[in-house]
Amino acid sequence: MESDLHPLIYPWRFQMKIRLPFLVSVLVLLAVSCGPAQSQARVFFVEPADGTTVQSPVHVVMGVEGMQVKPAGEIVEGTGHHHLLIDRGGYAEGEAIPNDEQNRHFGGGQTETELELEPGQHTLTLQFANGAHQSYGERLAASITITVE
Ligand SMILES: [Cu+2]
Repeated sequence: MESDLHPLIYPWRFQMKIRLPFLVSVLVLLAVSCGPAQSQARVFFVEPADGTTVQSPVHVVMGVEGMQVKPAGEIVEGTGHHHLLIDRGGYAEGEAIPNDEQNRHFGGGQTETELELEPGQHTLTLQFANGAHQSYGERLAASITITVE
């Protein structure tokens, strides 16, 4: 009797042997891609809120997730510092951010500042960059528009 059943059971077992490692690798890939990978890191304005009307000096709070804030100096993967760009967009990945009135560096690792702005509408862009002030590009940039009274 046993030998009669065997051909029926065998194909099923054989399939499971192939499928199991495949399923395991799919699950491992899913777990890795859902982890706190750098590709999911982001920057954002905690304050002020997009579209709001504020008074100068503007209290700005800079947020980042999935990356660590570290003072400028050496380039360390997964770390960097904030830059506040006034009335201009972000920098392409790898581009060095100039240091002037329009491009403020927070190389000390600061996450807050008081910003003097002329009355009117302004675009503020938060740009994260590495220890050598080289931009992390669009994936680590965020812009808001505010009106200063
Ligand atoms: Cu910088």
